[in-house]
Amino acid sequence: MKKSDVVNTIFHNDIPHIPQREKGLAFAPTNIALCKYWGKRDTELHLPVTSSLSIALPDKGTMTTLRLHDQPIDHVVVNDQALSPESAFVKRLVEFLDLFRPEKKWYVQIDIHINIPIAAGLASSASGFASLVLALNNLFGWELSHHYLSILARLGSGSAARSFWLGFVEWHAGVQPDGMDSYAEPLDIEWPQLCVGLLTIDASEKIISSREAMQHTVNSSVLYGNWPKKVIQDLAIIKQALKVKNFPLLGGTAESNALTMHATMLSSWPPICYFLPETIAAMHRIWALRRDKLELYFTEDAGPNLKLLFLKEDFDHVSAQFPRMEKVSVFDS
Ligand code: 2P0
Repeated sequence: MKKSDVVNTIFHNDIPHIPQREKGLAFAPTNIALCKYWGKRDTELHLPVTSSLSIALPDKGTMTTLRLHDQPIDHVVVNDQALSPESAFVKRLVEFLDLFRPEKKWYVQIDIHINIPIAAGLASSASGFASLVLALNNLFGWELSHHYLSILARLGSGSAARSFWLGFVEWHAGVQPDGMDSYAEPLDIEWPQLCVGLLTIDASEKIISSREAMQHTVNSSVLYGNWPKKVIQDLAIIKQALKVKNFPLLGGTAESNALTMHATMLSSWPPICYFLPETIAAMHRIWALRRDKLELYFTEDAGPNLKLLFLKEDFDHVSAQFPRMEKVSVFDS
């Protein structure tokens, strides 16, 4: 099954190509997984081995503006800087756009504004592909529901499936070969006291992409066989913790899930280690503070930066310990 087959299924072999407005414009938030997606059952369609669960960061993400133009090439501008058509990023975008224009009937000027570091483990591709799909939906008047947009964005980047909603979002792994049952949906739960803090240790672009790291782990980690079992357990516990608002249970399970994901990477060969010395130092400080009864937990994605999890009442205490931490809004934007 190819990506184009999925697109044709959704559009019934008739992909709209006439713009309905002068420009397509959309913002999508980034999302941080509390129960991680790490490993694909289908690398073409980005179908995951397991389900995953995330929280959106409403003020962090990507704004994409699309305008059709006459030149037979797409122009991509990121944060006011024009990118070379030869760059890997532009090629990835063009390949994705080609799914929706099999006859190459249109080309676009793409203006991307992103307010998080790119490719530093802060889910920039998640908000990027979700906002691109929303902007296409807007420009061509697709009028697709978020359910189908989630499936389409997944074809660009797996975690983008989760970037269409605020709050907590679950991405169902699904079992079908065509992935029509692998989409995300929001959970009907709010938790205004929950806080996320970004502890940026190094914002530079990672050496190994999450896509490459994920596949390398699946192929070579001796621990990977245990990962799906761990996710099934953690996902159930996290959903229960959200339901009853048990913060230590949520924080502890999310932290353990992230560390187990990193353990699978460390046990692959050659090993992948996203930790920097400062990442590990920060973990030890968090564990010491927990021993002193501060309810503070972390999660970490494919990069050296930590996302701290704590309750609003502990904000002053946490920020005194981590003055460089940026508190990001979760439910109170
Ligand atoms: C996640 N990550 O659940 C996990 C945790 C990183 C660590 O999803 O190959 O950019 O495009 O599907 O979505 C990052 O991987 O990978 C990711 P592709 P993606 O957020």
